[in-house]
Amino acid sequence: MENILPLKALLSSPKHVVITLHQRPDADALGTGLGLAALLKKYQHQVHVIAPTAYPSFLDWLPGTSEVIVFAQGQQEKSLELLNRADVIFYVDFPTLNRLHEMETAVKNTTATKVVIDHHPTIEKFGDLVFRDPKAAAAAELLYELIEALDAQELVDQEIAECLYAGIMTDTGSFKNPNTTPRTHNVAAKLLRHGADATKVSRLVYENNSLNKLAFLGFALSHRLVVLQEYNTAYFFIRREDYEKYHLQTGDTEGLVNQALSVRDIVLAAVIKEKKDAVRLSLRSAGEVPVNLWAQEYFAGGGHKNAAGGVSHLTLEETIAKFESLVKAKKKVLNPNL
Ligand SMILES: [Mn+2]
Repeated sequence: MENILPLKALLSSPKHVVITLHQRPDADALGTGLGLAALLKKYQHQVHVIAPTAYPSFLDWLPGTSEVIVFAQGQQEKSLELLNRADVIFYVDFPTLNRLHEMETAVKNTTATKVVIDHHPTIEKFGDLVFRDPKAAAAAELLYELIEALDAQELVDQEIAECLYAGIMTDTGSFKNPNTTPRTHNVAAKLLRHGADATKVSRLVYENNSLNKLAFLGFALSHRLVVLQEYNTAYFFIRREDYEKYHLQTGDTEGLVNQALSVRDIVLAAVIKEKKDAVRLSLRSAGEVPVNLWAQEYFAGGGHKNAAGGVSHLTLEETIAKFESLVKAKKKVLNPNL
């Protein structure tokens, strides 16, 4: 593995380490960050995990979450102090530095050695030691291979294994998305051997819904789902007032986009969310529909071929219209029979 020797040298004596995640971290970012933190602590490094914004509460059970510092939740000062003191800063699971949100400038301005562990394709160049592999299904998959390359796999205990397993399980949609490879299953198998309890992790992630969230799902399916059958497209839109009415928390709309993609013949699905500061889009697709490119072209976003996100500073209605114009412009890709 390229860069492994410099990384080994870098970590050969105890360091101040900060692990940064992307804003609104998902199970892959959080699991990879926490797994890495737990591993580095075994080497006597001083390690802190900093998330720009909150992680969803359904990930509370991941070992180590209580120690995660959330920058946007009144912990700016502490974060800056740790960042400035750090010898090494890890960038986990993101392809562009703006995913650090309000932390971006502060992190960039530090003198620490920056180490990237990510699996998103990108054209942005950042980091001193870059471990980036878009063929890896999850950052967690790549981290496990990195641990092996460092010859540290003996130190992977059940907690670390479950952190990484959670990342791989969620980023592959439970080992069914097209990013799932023999390599993915191979790493997952090793994590099980390290003691990860797959049933427990699955239940904690997928069968941990609040009643509010399920009530909202029922409402959204009945009143917020639009199916453009001709274009094999389905999308949800969520109004600000819906968030209040159903007391939605960070993460509560996660998975909604998959409901839209589950409609028969649908190859493009979206959730269009009216947030305080902007309208945010989550896009999913099946097959050869490149939502990362479309997110980039229309909504200043990016991601993977079949899973991407973007943002719009128009109103909700205008954003919906723009999304529908995208759909029409791409109709030949969405429905070759048109
Ligand atoms: Mn990921």
